[in-house]
Amino acid sequence: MNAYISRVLSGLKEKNAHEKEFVQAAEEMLPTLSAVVDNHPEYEKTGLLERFVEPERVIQFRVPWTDDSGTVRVNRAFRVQYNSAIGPYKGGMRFHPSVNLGILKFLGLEQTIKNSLTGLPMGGGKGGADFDPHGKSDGEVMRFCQSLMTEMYRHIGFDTDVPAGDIGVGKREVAYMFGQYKRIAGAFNGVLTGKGLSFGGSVGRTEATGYGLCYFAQEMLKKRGDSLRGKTCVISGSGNVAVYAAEKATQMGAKVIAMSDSQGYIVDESGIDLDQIKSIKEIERARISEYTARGKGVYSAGSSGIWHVPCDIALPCATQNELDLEGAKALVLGKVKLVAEGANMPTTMDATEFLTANGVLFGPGKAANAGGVSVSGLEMTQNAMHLSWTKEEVDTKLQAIMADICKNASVAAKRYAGNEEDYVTGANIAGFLKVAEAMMAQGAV
Ligand code: NDP
Ligand code: 2IT
Repeated sequence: MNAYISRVLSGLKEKNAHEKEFVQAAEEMLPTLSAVVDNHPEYEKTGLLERFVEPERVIQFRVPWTDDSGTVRVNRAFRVQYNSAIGPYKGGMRFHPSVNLGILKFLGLEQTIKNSLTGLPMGGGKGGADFDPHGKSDGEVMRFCQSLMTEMYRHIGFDTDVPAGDIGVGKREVAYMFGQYKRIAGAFNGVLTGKGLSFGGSVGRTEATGYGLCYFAQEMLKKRGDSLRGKTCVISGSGNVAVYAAEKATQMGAKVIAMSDSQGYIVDESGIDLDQIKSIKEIERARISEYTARGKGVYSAGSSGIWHVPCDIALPCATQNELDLEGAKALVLGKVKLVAEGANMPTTMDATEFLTANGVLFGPGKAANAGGVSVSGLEMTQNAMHLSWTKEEVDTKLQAIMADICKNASVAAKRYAGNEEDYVTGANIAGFLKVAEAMMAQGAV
């Protein structure tokens, strides 16, 4: 490893020892940049990496809200404004009890590289709160979102920081946050993406991450003269990313045989009935185990068992570190050909190494799941132009962006790692170079 990188990494580990996901993301990313850092001694003189691994700004605030029984509750929320070298901060908000600063910093770092890969002018940001939307009424979620935005509105703006959704934040939550922003700021603009179609949202944003993931997987397979057609597919999660990955994979001729949620997984060898999943998860907001109550499939408790279902393609689309070495071994035993990450950092580092060492094609999240933020970028463009594109226009642009990301990652992988299928190195380098160039040009800021 390049000596400068090694020094920055040990400093980062010392300073952020308690932020294990942030350390993990940096440990995965920085060493892969060795070849380019070797070529750019000026990075060290200008402290480029020290700046790159430190978020530009972190905002932490309390969110008091009143539950249905009249009791006041308090959650902790953050906005991490990670890097604005190439555009306004851009990235989702996550509502999940596990949310803490380390998780949001890892996500901000990943987002910075991901957004650069899209080719659109977006910097990296991420935010969230340790609020659990499960089991809350619409009124409680609304009051929580309004209280959160009452503080956050002063820190964001359509040309400074543009939040969107992530785990626990979908259309409903974005809409409540948008309504409160508009009310306080007195401005109707594209300050959030993932908005409803009747108030500035883009067609295709809901589907974009999952669809983009399948377009990316298809590109990777195409290079091997293969495709998704006829493949069996296992998809973890049953949220926004998982559902639309399943929809597109099915449209592309694959058969999705297993999906999960945080409690367990279902297997349906005849092909998952997605209408049922959508109704269970999107409308009833219930558990995936409900699927079997409709006379379909087999349910098993525990979400990690899903990797033991033999398949050609595995798409982890739930959360970080959900696919560990044991899961990777099970997938290889089941003859998996491709793993592409719909979630952010779902695969542990040893699992990734095991998969690639066994010839499995591996698509890292910051490249493979960039479709969501890409269409968010297209939503910002449409808002700025005060017009709306058609479904076909958005989908054509999304397909082109995913193909470009795959090509650019592969070209960088070949050039710097001597292996055009090393998408981990390729994506990190291709994304980083553009951010580094902008940071160098703008001086030590
Ligand atoms: P959703 O909230 O819509 O769905 C999350 C899914 O993951 C649910 O099925 C949930 O199960 C499951 N899940 C959440 N936490 C855990 C956990 N700790 N262990 C096991 N399963 C869990 O989120 P999204 O689909 O939007 O996000 C999924 C992943 O994709 C995240 O990593 C996110 O960062 C990433 N991503 C999202 C994008 C987007 O546009 N939304 C874009 C790019 C990446 P349950 O229902 O039981 O809670
Ligand atoms: O991880 C991600 O890329 C997202 N949650 C989407 C971010 C966005 O701004 O659309």
